[in-house]
Amino acid sequence: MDNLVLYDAPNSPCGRRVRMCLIEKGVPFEIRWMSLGLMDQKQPWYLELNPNGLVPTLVHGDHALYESNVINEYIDSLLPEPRLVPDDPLLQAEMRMWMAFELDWAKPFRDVIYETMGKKRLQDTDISPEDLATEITKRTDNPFYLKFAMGVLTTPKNDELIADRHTLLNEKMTLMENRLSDGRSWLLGDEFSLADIALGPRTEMFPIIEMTDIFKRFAYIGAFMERLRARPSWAASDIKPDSLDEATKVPA
Ligand SMILES: N[C@@H](CCC(=O)N[C@@H](CS)C(=O)NCC(=O)O)C(=O)O
Repeated sequence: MDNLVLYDAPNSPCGRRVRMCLIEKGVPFEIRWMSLGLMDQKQPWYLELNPNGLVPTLVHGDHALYESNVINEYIDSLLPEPRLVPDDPLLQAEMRMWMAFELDWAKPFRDVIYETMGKKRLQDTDISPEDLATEITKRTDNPFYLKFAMGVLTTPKNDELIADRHTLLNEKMTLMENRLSDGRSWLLGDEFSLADIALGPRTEMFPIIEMTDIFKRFAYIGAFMERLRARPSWAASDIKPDSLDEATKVPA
């Protein structure tokens, strides 16, 4: 597998899933960074690659693939070693159910990440609403994205929304904790799989959305994350660009 270009963004748990998978498989790739705050991901040329207008997208030769877990299954089917997808059909189904679980908790998570990290980051840049509008209209003429970004820049943090979403996320974390509480090492049992790569990167970000005590309150999830952080692919996938303008080459 060569000629791999990953469109990604700093701090994206979705991008990190693909970074982790490629690193587990020992494949080199290039990362092209997108500014999500400035709506790089809504540019018409990028929507041709990924109609959802989100990162990550993996371009492999002439093909553009999107949805991190779909991308990871594609990588795994081309490079089956080391194994990240179980052979047993029931375990495969369980793996995909964890991926569906991830898609579900991503909704309240997205709301709250924009209220916390998203607002803080954009507001800390001191960009004016006029300059933000200029930058976004260079990228997209869809008024919805401009309106959305203006809301992120100009409105205060909505604590009520954050508290509501925390209740939903707590419910989900409880279900994950219960599943891990039989002492299994990984979500599917003893073998590390794409299910762990699907859930781990977002779980790591819960303290950023102000659920700071999460790894103490959910001790099995805390221990699961310790195991994940101990894998070489964890540290190696924690990639931050010096500048969004320059691609990052990740060696095998
Ligand atoms: N289910 C998608 C989710 C992708 C996603 O939500 N990406 C976020 C970053 S983690 C994004 O691009 N956000 C920008 C936006 O919401 O416009 C996947 O796993 O690839």
